[in-house]
Amino acid sequence: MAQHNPKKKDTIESIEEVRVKGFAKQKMQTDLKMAVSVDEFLASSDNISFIKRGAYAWEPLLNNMSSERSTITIDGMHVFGACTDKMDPITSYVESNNLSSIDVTSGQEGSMHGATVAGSIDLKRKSTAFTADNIWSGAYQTGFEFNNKQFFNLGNLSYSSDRFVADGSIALRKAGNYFDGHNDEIKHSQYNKFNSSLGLAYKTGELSSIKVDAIFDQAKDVGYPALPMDLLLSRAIITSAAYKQMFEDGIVKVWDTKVYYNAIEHYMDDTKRPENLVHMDMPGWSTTYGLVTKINLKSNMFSSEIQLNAYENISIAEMTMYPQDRSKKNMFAYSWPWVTTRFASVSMNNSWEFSENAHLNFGGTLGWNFNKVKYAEFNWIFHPGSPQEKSRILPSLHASYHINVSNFNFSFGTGYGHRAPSVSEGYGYYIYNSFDRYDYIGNPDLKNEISYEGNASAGYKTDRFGIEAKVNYFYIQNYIVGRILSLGSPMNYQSVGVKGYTSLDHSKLFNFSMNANYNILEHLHWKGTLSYAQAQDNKGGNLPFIRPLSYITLLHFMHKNFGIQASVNGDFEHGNFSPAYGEDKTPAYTIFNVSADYTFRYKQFKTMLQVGAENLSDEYYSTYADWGNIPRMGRNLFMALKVSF
Ligand SMILES: [Cu+2]
Repeated sequence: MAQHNPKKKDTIESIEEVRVKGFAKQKMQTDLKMAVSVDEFLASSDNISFIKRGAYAWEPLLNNMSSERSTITIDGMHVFGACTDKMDPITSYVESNNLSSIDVTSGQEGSMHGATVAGSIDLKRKSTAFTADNIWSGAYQTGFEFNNKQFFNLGNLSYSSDRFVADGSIALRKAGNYFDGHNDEIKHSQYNKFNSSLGLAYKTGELSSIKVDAIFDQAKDVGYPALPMDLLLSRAIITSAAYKQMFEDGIVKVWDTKVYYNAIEHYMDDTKRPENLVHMDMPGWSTTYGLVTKINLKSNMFSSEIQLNAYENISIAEMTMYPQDRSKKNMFAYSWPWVTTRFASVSMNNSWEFSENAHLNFGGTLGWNFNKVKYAEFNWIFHPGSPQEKSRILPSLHASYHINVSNFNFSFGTGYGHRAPSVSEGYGYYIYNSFDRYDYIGNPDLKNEISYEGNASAGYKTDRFGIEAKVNYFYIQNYIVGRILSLGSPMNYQSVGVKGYTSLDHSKLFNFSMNANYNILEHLHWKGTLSYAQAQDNKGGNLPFIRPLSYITLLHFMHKNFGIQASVNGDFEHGNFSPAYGEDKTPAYTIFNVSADYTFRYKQFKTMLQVGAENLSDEYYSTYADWGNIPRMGRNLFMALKVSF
């Protein structure tokens, strides 16, 4: 186990594994913790940061761009949240025990699943392979986190045979309010989540199979301390049926087709906030049907993936305002006035291996995006006469060149792509943003956002030591932001005004990250990451939610069945903040974490026990991306047990 076998480069071992590009972590755990939430796992990826509105359902930012700018999918399926206030990013509808990995692809290379600017995040479902013998396997994880009294129970069970496979999982998490570094309780930060999934696959022939999959997720009584309301109930059902055909001869290797359906309902609750003088009901619904079909081709030095995507989504959000004076009439509006989005695209990704040491990736997408709004009268209040239907063509192109020279590796890439405005950006009506305290109005006539991108990386690797630096740069035309409107008065009594989504002429984003690892001794390993980003609008003003210089460094020591990990992470001062978007300066902070684990085997059971502490010094802090400067969790002791067979 401790030996370091030199990695073979890009050998394609089975046709199941034909991959043109992508980055996947093999296990759903981080270096420090073995039992993590999906958010904690994603946070260990270099180019992902989060906007946090509390302890639950963090909004993932890829390349420091908000979630409208990336495509987030579950096994290539498009799922759209039903909350106008972004309480429910797609990552909140899965659990770590029904995922096998998360593919994060930066920039236009991620356009395979649909139009994007920042890239794509694809949550890969766990899917057991067919086996010659009948095999049962599974795992049970339980644990407790002391700071917020989080108790979790996750179980998954799989059965495989030569014809039939079943994967099932069930997960429960319940947490109370957390406490910050001053030991003050953060009210409304509790959560309660139930998730279950089932996948059944049947081999219809030597080289073909069908598969049906379903995920059911329910979150209840979730507090969002940074928002003026909480979540009463959010429910998602995510289903799909797929057919896969493999081919032994010829250049076509795999043909995989899937139809899917998912529905989300979301009900907010502001009755537990005494500061709210006016009670509002704000439910939302999002329903999506779709089709993904792809083929993988391979001949000698050339491999290619062609994918067709089609989906239709309908997003509805309502707002009913109940005045304190019950004799007055209720006020009703659609904050998403029944917006239909139809999307279809053809994408292609190719990899051409010139030699052992060099390859070229290139590809593109041609997409069509259509929006139709049923109750256009809400949009006409601010944009009179705006069309009820709108079609957009969304092209995308990318290319990158990768080369290895002895222990060094380099890559250079470029990309170009369009994205359509999101439902809120295009059609939102009085969506209250508690960060800058403005009500936001969508604009159906917004232009496509157009991204021009360049990226590069350089690395050096030996058996004991590795270092890699990555940079990317985005020049984004028609960058969509909210700008103060002089007309219109705020509807929410907490809001200070109305902002309309408009396009800036352009904005510029720059991301940098550096990774290094060193095997100090056979059983002592070090890892470190440094990342930095900068972003400006066309007038040189800072954009919001851009990560300052930040670092993480980790030492890992193992001896026989014991492992000890210690890490330090933090941000430098967030000096390049954006007052125009409601940001203020965030001071630097440093967090210490430590964990220890013990692994043993009993018969066929592998058991792992872990105890640890996050934020050991009980630092009181909030980060640049904490909505409303809500302080983060203070010292948190955790323990977890995992039994697998
Ligand atoms: Cu919500």
